[in-house]
Amino acid sequence: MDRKEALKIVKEQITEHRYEHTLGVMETAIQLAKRYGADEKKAELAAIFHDYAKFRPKEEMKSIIIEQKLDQRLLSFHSELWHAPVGAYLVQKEVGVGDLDILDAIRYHTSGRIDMTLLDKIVYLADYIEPGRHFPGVEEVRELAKTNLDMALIKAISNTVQFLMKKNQPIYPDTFDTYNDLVFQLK
Ligand code: DGI
Ligand code: FE
Ligand code: FE
Ligand code: FE
Repeated sequence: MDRKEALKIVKEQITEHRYEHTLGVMETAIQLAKRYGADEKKAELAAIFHDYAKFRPKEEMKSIIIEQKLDQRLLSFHSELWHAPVGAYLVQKEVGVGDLDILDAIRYHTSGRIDMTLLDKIVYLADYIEPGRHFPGVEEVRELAKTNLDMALIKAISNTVQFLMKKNQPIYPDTFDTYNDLVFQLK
């Protein structure tokens, strides 16, 4: 599938604002893929589709999590987490993307996972640092991403966890597992 076709498909699923974000993630993911030697085409497609399910009704996402036997713990955590695994499922089913590397990068773009692939890391970070993002700490992560993908990820997850904890929000265990996994592997 080429970029033009993919963008046309996703544009119908999301708001104008989210589409602008998606273009930013796409450009950033391609840059990171070039810098770190990942498959640029996979990075491009994963980025284009990463928020495909963002505006699906909660009830639909909930049914998919139950019926497709996705991680049932998701249901106890914030529904913001759901669009990533549900998105991977729908991008496969509705768009016909079969590449498992791309589907995993979509699936894990919000929580991360243990043993993230290079592509997972690129999509996660591109989502966090694309030019349209302006939250506190993002500039530091942008700088880290130029030289050390893992340090950038640790900082991004750390910022997210601290942000959620300040609001007394629960933290999905995979988010902590990802953080610990990256810290354990620091050399
Ligand atoms: O979809 P985007 O807004 O582009 O970004 P995203 O898919 O990274 O989603 C970010 C949202 O998910 C943000 O509101 C914080 C939330 N989030 C990320 N990790 C966790 C989380 N929420 C909870 N409750 N627990 C987490 O571990
Ligand atoms: Fe997302
Ligand atoms: Fe994210
Ligand atoms: Fe996003």
